[in-house]
Amino acid sequence: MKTKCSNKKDLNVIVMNDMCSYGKVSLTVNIPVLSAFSVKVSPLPTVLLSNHTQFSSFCAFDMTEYLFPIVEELKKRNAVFNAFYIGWLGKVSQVDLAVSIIKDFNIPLTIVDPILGDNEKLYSSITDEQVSNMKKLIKHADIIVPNTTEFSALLGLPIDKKPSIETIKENIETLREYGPKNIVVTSVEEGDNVGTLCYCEDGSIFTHLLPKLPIHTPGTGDAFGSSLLGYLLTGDNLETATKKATNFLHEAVSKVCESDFDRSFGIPIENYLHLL
Ligand code: PXL
Repeated sequence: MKTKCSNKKDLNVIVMNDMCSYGKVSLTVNIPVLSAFSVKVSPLPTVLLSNHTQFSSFCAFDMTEYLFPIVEELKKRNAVFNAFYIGWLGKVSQVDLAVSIIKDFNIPLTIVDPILGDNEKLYSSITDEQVSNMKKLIKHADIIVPNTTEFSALLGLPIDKKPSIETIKENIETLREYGPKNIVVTSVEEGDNVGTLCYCEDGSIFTHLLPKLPIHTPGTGDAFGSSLLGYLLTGDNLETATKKATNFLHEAVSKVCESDFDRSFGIPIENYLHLL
């Protein structure tokens, strides 16, 4: 896995993710976090939404037909990308588009956040087709960053019960056989602690756990994946980057706990970029 880049000023990441007008998730989190690492972001919005899907209603518009000509233009620009970050996908042909982007732009590092659900539930709009699209896509990933709900959904395990560290360790090799080289599972819990479990491509596993926090707020997975990528691109190895991204999220979420910010909106990430 080639991650380190010598010229920090020239870091470019292409990001396929949805764009919500209201509520802090996906692209509106990816862009500020990666920008804080001086990484330029080329966004490819997969779906435009009024707001994230944890509000009581939303409208959503699939962007698939526009993405194909946009990518053709990027080829004419001879765009060079150090990494590819993929999150929420729309129609199934977006998987084919993502796979062709990896090949056509010769991208050395692909990270997939298989956004499907959280807190032991799939998001309200997620269909079985989207779960199988993600299974197809992760085959091409260098790193995937599922939370425990997404880990279970990808493996067909019951999602209404959080898997223990033991269960994750028992099943992680099966997920590895789907194709992703490295797997960083977030929202892993053990006793009063929460954090990440990382399966590295050499077969080693480590966990990084910190005291549990009493709230859940949307957008934390997006902030974790983006900061992990930022640390990797600016020189950290996977172990250090995972620990730093876990610490960053833990600190940011503890600050959300202390504030009277509306948690259903999503993580007010701009307030915490100085913690990176
Ligand atoms: O943060 C994950 C996410 C991304 N995109 C949309 C969402 C959510 C979580 O609710 O609804 C549209």
